[in-house]
Amino acid sequence: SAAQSAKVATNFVPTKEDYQKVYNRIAEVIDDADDYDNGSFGPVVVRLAWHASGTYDKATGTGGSNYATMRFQPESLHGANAGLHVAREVLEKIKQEFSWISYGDLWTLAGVAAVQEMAGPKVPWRPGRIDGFESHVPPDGRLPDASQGAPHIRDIFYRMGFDDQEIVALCGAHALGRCHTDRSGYDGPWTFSPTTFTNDFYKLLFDEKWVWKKWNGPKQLEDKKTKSLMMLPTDYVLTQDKSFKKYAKAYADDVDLFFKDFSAAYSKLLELGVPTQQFVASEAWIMQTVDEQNS
Ligand code: ZEM
Repeated sequence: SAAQSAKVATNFVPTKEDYQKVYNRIAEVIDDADDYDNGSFGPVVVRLAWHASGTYDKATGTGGSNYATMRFQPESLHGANAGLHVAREVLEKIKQEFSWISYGDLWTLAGVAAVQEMAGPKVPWRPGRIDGFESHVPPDGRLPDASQGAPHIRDIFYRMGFDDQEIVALCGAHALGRCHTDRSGYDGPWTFSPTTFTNDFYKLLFDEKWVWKKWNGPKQLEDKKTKSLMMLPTDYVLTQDKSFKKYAKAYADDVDLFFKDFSAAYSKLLELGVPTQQFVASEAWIMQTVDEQNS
């Protein structure tokens, strides 16, 4: 709008209230998904925030959420990012309305709003990411491959700077959403409530009997009872590896512990690759849910 362009021209410095307005628009847009999956863009937006951040390499300081490089080829075409154009397009509407926000801040704020609005924990977040260039695109192969085992999972997440407990906590995001055959080749949801953030991912891992699905697609598991849920090989590893299993069991038994640990690890994930001095605040903010603002 003219008013927003004028703000840019006069060196508009957005406040927490301005970011809350963006958050509120994100919440609306995520819900406006009548003909899409379970009526929510929330899960695919969480996946965008994760893949935009999970390219970080601690050793070289490259990748991560700072430059929002998934806007560019070849990263937009990396196999792991198949389908994420849906999330980028949904959020592009908001970028048009709030032109002052960087793509990295928009995508990560959307990742926070999606988790919070789907009844997940509060996730500390702060702005400061800047838009980068094609030259900042990280190499392909930095995101996890779902067909692999524990050593691969550790390689990938240790490279970002996470430990076993954080890995297991982050993977609980698979309470949300589903696999799409035309994106990853895998098929189906992990839980019966894919648009509500819960610890059901861990509960189902331990409570159901998981068997290999007989089909033409990639190796995945299905629950023996209903055959309507799925687990990736990497998900199942969380019950097989001794160290991972300890945390997965703890999260199955204690939803509050899961929410607390997920919030911390996800907040850390969304800040990967952003130089500390770029952040506008020394401590991350807690954005309000739409419900809180209305009560
Ligand atoms: Zn996922 N994830 N993920 N993940 N993920 C998929 C979907 C979603 C892995 C993986 O290969 C896949 C984390 C960790 C890991 C979400 C969030 C997070 C899909 C299905 C695959 C194959 C994609 C499709 O077909 O649409 C692997 C191997 C992981 C680690 C070992 C972490 C960490 C996440 C967030 C913190 C979410 C929300 C989805 C659902 C997306 C949707 O569109 O419904």
